[in-house]
Amino acid sequence: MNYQLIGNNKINSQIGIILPTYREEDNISKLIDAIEDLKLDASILVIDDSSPDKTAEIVQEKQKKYKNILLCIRPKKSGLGTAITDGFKYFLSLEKMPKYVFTMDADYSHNPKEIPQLLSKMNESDCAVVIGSRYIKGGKIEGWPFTRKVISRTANSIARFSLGLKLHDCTSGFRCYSTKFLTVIISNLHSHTYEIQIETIRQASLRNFNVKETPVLFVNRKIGKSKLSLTEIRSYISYTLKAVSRS
Ligand SMILES: Nc1nc2c(ncn2[C@@H]2O[C@H](COP(=O)(O)OP(=O)(O)OP(=O)(O)O)[C@@H](O)[C@H]2O)c(=O)[nH]1
Ligand SMILES: [Mg+2]
Repeated sequence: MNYQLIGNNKINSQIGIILPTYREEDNISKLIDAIEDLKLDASILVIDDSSPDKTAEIVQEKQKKYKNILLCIRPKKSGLGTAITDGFKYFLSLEKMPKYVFTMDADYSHNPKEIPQLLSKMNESDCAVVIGSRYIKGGKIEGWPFTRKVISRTANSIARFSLGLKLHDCTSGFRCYSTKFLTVIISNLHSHTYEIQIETIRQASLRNFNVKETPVLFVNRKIGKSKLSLTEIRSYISYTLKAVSRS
């Protein structure tokens, strides 16, 4: 892997939290503070793709205050999928791996206050993945325009029906993974972009691992731009179609 690590590399905690960032200078500080306020036994790994703004500098400022933050800088924008997979690989490479690994968007669409709820679901049902779901009772989306809702619903339907996934929200990026499960699937993850969300649960389904959902409130980013582009939508559809033809 071609990246630079800055900060505390002696991570030793029960929970690892991966925050992928690209141009999140307006969100990352507030998000880190909110996670730290929870006082969890957690380490934060920010995976930044050399954002052409102050994202990395802000994270380095936070490292002066909090000792549990590691910043990984990759040379160029390389996609959400590889960012998450690099994050998994990092936590799996530790001598003392965390028991759980979380993924969250860094645009504050996912509220850190809901982390404990995902954790309790994980503990109560002993499963491989818990998804913070917008599409089950109690879950909600705030602030998305109609077209964005249609894109998300369509992406979910494609995954559910074509791959036979019996979940309501296959594309949510707010998740808790058991490290045991990640160890089993890591060499099968090849996604570049948003299809990582499908690839991980497809791997769970192929190997009969349990995936559960718990409701979350998703709030559309208030600041900064979405990175979801046509190229990424195409990549998602192409992954799903290829996966169908293999099944
Ligand atoms: N490191 C890295 N992070 C990325 C990349 N693409 C997106 N991200 C981050 O992944 C998270 C999700 O991206 P968003 O742009 O919010 O995409 P989204 O949530 O699907 O779309 P919106 O609902 O429009 O916000 C954010 O924290 C982004 O900064 C990438 O190529 N590299
Ligand atoms: Mg977002």
